[in-house]
Amino acid sequence: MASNPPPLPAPPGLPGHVREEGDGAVVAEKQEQRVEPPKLYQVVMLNDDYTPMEFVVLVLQEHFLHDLETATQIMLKIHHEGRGICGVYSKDIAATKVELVQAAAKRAGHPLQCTLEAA
Ligand code: TYC
Repeated sequence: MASNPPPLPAPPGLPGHVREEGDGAVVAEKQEQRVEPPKLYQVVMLNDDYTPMEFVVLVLQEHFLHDLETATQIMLKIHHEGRGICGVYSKDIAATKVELVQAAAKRAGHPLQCTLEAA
């Protein structure tokens, strides 16, 4: 059984193509390589009339790693303004945080809601 020859190494430092011109000259075309930074998403928490303030502060500490003072400030901002940003993350992490917070609120019997928004 014939095996395929091993692939040739890429030309050093050249992610692009090598092209041969009509006169036999070989021209290396350099290709731009662009890596976009990941898009960021903010987890936004919404106010309601029933979830206890202490529970919101606890959620902000446990799920978003804020200290007590910052968590209290964020909770009060949400309470007064209707919404507030808990943190900014990549899409997967933000979505997981939203699910975990909703699950914790549901378990505790509170209507606390949070959503994900492009930052
Ligand atoms: N408004 C609630 C209360 O008075 C407290 C609260 C704050 C609820 C922030 C939700 O995201 C929230 N108990």
